[in-house]
Amino acid sequence: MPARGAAELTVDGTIVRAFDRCPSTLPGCTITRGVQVLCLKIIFQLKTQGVLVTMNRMASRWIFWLALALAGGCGSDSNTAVEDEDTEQNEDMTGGEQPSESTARYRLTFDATWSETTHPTNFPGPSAHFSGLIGAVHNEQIIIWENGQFATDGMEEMAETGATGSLTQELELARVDGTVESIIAGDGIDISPDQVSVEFTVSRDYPLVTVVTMIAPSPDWFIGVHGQTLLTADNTFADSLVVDLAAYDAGTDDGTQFTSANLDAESAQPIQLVTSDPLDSDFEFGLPILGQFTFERIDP
Ligand SMILES: [Ca+2]
Ligand SMILES: [Ca+2]
Repeated sequence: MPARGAAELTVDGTIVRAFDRCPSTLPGCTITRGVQVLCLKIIFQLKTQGVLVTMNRMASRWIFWLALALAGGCGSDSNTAVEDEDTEQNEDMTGGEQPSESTARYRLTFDATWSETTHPTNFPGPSAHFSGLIGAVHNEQIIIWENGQFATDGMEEMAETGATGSLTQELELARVDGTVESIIAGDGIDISPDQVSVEFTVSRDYPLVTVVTMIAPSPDWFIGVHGQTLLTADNTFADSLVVDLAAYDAGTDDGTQFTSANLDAESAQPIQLVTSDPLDSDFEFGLPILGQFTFERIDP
């Protein structure tokens, strides 16, 4: 079933989802499922026609308002589909029981293992590093990045330069929207291999974590997690969790090697695991991994 408030549409057998693209809440307005689906259809059409290449918050807002206008504004037949969905989802997630803890504090340790031993082909030498960790604690209504989706402007900047200003702005807007609870910002790795840690708190309403860092130098390659839940199947907060980190290509620069000169992608591609010519790098579907994220619960 779709996540809470998410709009979802099946096109040629493929499920298209847009949690953050088509808002499900607006103060003083009931957004019907019809508006969400219409918004999704417009985005899908614009993307498949090649009219919309890079989806950013500004574009998504315009499309949302267009969908809302086309549907005749805020719903007066309020509290229909979306609210029903909320109720179902809550029941699904809790199994009828609320866990005792409402928050949990975690330490995320990034263990960077990238070295000439793990990735010998065109290894960039002592300049191999990772940019500052950046991400957020959030709910199911936002996808900050995902395999197969187009990178936001903030993700593009992070993946190409390691700078986190634009992505932080996007996350800050999402925080105002209520889909992000807090922003996670940590140090990077000056020389790989090495380790770095950052701490944050998740809650029952915001149990998901997205964190990324640029593989540097690289054209537009990054590693990270997205929408990683820290709730276990029995709906308690996990004690610890280890995630292998494969290389992703943000689809926004066409360089093929770690030290390729900037080559802005003429038409952006969706985010995908890095697979390259064996002469360019060792990556095949993002492997070998470049390290691991270990999430450890640190409150009692
Ligand atoms: Ca690329
Ligand atoms: Ca670019």
